[in-house]
Amino acid sequence: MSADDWFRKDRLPHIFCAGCGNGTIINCTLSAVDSLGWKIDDTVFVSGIGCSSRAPGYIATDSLHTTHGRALPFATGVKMAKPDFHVVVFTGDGDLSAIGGNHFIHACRRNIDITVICMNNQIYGMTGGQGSPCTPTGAYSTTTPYGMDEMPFDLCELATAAGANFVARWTSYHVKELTQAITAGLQKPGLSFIEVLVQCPTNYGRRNKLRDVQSMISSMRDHALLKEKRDRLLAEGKSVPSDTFVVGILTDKNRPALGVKR
Ligand SMILES: Cc1ncc(C[n+]2csc(CCOP(=O)(O)OP(=O)(O)O)c2C)c(N)n1
Ligand code: SF4
Repeated sequence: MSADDWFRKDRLPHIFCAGCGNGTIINCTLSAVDSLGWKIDDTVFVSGIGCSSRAPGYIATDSLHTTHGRALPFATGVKMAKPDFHVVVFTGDGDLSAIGGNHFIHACRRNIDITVICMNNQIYGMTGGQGSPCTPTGAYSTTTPYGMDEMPFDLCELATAAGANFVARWTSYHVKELTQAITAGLQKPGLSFIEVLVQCPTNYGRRNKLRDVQSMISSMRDHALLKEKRDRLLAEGKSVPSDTFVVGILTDKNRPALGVKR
């Protein structure tokens, strides 16, 4: 088996725009599941609605493409009914933290034994670029034509506070690190949450002075601050640059988990 064998090739061509980051995340995830020797027949991918949520449709396992925001309740049901199965959720920042926000905190609180991969493009991509709870302050979207004046969620802090066992953040630039983090998350009992910042050139980039894909990816690379470096700055009493976001494995604990096969 190789990661390629997990693709449902008869569903190509895919719907993603040229330069969209979602394909990179699917690729990293399939490399991770394949490296663990998981089988197509006992792995299930679940998603809600959005560009990111189209991902399971291109994967050869059984999958559930559910309603907007509701991937986590469906995934919880699958895991409780079939604890032998590996359950992986693909979701977007809108799907997970706006309409699905309540499900997100309760899935983390229950620490249900699933892996949740959020492709955070900081906008509602599929519906044409409305602001989401993860749109950065000041950013332009169709619903914030003068710039977002709210604070965005920090999804990783939220997952950690609500009780998830494993939390990591990377970007579509960090392919190797992301694949390693997904591999670690897939093996961890309890809820593993992996946030991936991805480029949406069509609906985020072109409104926010990041017109081409390369500038979006360079921007993510340049503003990512390794957790270890952030911790060092804090230990030395120095301030953390305000235009950075932290990447790395942010939480790794062993709270009792729900749905783990005994
Ligand atoms: C109940 C319901 N409300 C609203 C919508 C419209 N809708 C479809 S996708 C979407 C947002 C998608 O944004 P996100 O989850 O961030 O995914 P992306 O498309 O950016 O990957 C919305 C609001 C819907 N399909 N169902
Ligand atoms: S609108 Fe954005 S997120 Fe959706 S497919 Fe196009 S680039 Fe990707």
